[in-house]
Amino acid sequence: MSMNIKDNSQMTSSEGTKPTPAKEYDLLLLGKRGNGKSATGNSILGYKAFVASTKSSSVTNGIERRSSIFKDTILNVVDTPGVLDTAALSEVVNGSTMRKITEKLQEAVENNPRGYNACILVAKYGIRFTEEESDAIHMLKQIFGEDFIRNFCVLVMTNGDTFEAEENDFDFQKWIDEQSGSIQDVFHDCGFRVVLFDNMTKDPKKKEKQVDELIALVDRIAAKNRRYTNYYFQKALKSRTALLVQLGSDSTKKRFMSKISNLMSEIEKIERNEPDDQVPMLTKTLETVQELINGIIKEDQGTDVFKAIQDTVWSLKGKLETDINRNKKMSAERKNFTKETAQNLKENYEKMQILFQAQEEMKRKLEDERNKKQCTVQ
Ligand SMILES: Nc1nc2c(ncn2[C@@H]2O[C@H](COP(=O)(O)OP(=O)(O)OP(=O)(O)O)[C@@H](O)[C@H]2O)c(=O)[nH]1
Ligand SMILES: [Mg+2]
Repeated sequence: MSMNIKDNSQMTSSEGTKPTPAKEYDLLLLGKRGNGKSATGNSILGYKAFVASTKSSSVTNGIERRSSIFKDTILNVVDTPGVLDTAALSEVVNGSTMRKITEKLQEAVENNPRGYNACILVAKYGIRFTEEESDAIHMLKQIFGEDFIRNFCVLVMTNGDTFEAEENDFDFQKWIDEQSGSIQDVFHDCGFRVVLFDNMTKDPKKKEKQVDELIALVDRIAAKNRRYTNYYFQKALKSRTALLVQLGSDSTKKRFMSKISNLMSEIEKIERNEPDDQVPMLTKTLETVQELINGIIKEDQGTDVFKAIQDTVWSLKGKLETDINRNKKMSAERKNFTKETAQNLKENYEKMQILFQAQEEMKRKLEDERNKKQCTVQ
């Protein structure tokens, strides 16, 4: 077990008595920053096991494990740092926040080889369920696997005190039924395993009731006899890698696009040269294009996030190869053409010389004959 999981063996019972535990549940707390994961963990365990934040900055940085006994159940709860919020995402683009978070989550999964009976997805009542929240749920599936929410999650809505104040003791189940849009999709997704938590309450009855409700929901998952283990986490490796590549892809895409644009203007310049000179220049550019392709493949990690860019560079490579071959052919044809012309010139010259010599001969003969005739006349 990793050093940064603080295993608290202190077992307390919310009732003060210690019945022999009949079952043991491992629970993993997940949710956006400040949604009340640590406070919910404390409510589940019945004591101040985790530090809940008092200000907007994230409090939980590592993963922590605490245990307690509630009635006949041993509860092992693992708290995690806030995931999937806008602040984290904007940092992701510049750096590796998300990578660090997924590493922590991996640690939480690997450090519990027998797996988690349920993951407690902590959301905050009173916050409008926006597209951003839906994106967060989608991301959770990319990190943990497509069936993660359906098979393993219980949704805890915190700020139950606000709910009661706003809804005048309106029944929470009725409220769930009345919701529409993306929040209703999440309710559906997790099989309506939803419970309202008031982490501020001092009322022991209320405290007990909400943990009772939560355990009943975990019982439903446990009845299926499966736990979320490293097996499922590893199965989601491809989508998790794709998420990380995707999140950091904007700046990488820009970098690749600027390289492509530079290469294209370089090719344009080269094409202004004579075909003979173009071939070595284009061959050198082809090498750079191949290096770029290798770089893209490395960044893509088989996720196809950079597929469009990869396709563009592949077609650039194809164009270069065609250009090189065409130029080689053209320059060979030109060389042949020059050789042929020289040969023709030589032949014509020789013919002309022969013709000229013949004419000279003829002239001389005529001259001789004229001279002979003049001698006879005299
Ligand atoms: N009124 C009210 N406040 C709550 C409730 N649950 C949590 N809070 C408050 O919400 C704030 C955030 O709670 P935390 O438990 O620290 O949230 P977290 O999800 O662990 O936050 P990070 O560790 O930063 O990700 C704290 O000020 C809590 O006191 C609740 O049910 N009602
Ligand atoms: Mg916390």
